[in-house]
Amino acid sequence: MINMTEIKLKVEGMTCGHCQMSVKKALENIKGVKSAAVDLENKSAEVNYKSDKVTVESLIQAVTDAGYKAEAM
Ligand SMILES: [Cu+2]
Repeated sequence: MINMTEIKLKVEGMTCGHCQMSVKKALENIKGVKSAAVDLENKSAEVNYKSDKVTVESLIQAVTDAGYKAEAM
């Protein structure tokens, strides 16, 4: 019924745990995002979201607005 999708993003610019939390919060603040697991060492983020409510572009934009750089892997 609900279309959950998972995507992995490459995230550039994170240097510490604070950055990691900022990216996580930015992603999870988007309506329709269920969870975001951000990996500081691998510079990546796995995002679970409703595919009918959220676009990949909006995920990338949220990370950009938080001050980092993201792209789909
Ligand atoms: Cu930091």
